[in-house]
Amino acid sequence: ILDSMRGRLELGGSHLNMAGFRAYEQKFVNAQRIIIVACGTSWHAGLVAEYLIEDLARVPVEVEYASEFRYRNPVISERDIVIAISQSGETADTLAALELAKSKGATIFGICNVVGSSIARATDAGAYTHAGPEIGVASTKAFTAQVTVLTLLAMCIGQRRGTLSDTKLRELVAELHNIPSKVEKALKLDAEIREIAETFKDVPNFLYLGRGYNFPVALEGALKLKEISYIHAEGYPAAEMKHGPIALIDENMPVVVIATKDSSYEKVVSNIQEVKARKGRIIAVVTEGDTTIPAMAEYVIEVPHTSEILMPLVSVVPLQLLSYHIAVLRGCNVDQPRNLAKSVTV
Ligand code: F1P
Repeated sequence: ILDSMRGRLELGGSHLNMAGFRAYEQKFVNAQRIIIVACGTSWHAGLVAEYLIEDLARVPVEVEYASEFRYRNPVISERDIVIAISQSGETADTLAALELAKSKGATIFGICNVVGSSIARATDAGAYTHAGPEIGVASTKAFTAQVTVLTLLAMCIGQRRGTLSDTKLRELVAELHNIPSKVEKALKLDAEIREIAETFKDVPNFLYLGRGYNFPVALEGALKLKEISYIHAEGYPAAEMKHGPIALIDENMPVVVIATKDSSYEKVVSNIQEVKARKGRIIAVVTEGDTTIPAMAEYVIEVPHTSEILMPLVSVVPLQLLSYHIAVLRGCNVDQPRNLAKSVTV
């Protein structure tokens, strides 16, 4: 995965010359809206892209479950760009969603891993993630590769539209080159995360909370746990907790909070206080060197500091490791989880 990320960054290079993007860049610059269609983990990567593209390129983005989009009567115009994201490139709902959008005149950009797959062939243009085959059914490195490509895409569009300054662009490119070593560092958390997994392997429920760029990461953490360990888990934007999920919190509820140092840090601290007041068991993913949240949490997982908008690439790793260890300790087959298929083609 690290090699694949390095490959993506080299491809981006100083000119951010992404494969498949050049011929369509004017369409992206003029797009009135970008609609992202995907399923599962790919949908979560799409949610990160909504934050990225709106932040850096100021184009309105909608992120749609392909399985809903294809069956309703969505408003689509020729000035819309639809980005279809799929690891396998064979997901039937995503293919049907993009075909619907294409029939209404939208331009289709694909982000797939599998070269020559059905979705890749049905698009007007695209970028392959080249993350290599996913060995297991549940997507992991595909998420990282998709978010990397989407980050480059958001940067390209922002640069062309003049919404992203050269200084900020240069800072982001420099930090993107640091991401592989930061992911590598996060992977070294393996042993300590296994200990956390030992403590929680038999609980029936988990709650995952995050804000901003870490909100889709909370969703993805919960999905990974459900998929491979069969523990019920919910991901929520931390600020939504008071609108319902707070009722679930008691001394038996582990709450994973992605609480890295960013613009919503202070608000996340108060969310943690709310969980603590109800005796919830806090597992906090924090930025290295943080002292405030570690004093409040039962378990702390420290990840390296990075730019707020690149954090999902790093913060998702401990959550994937947590799901992996819990699943293994419960005797689950992490590569072939029950009831799941690698390519959902029906
Ligand atoms: C979508 C997806 C995966 C999930 C599982 C079932 O696949 O929901 O995210 O992990 O493999 O399919 P894709 O369209 O990204 O191939």
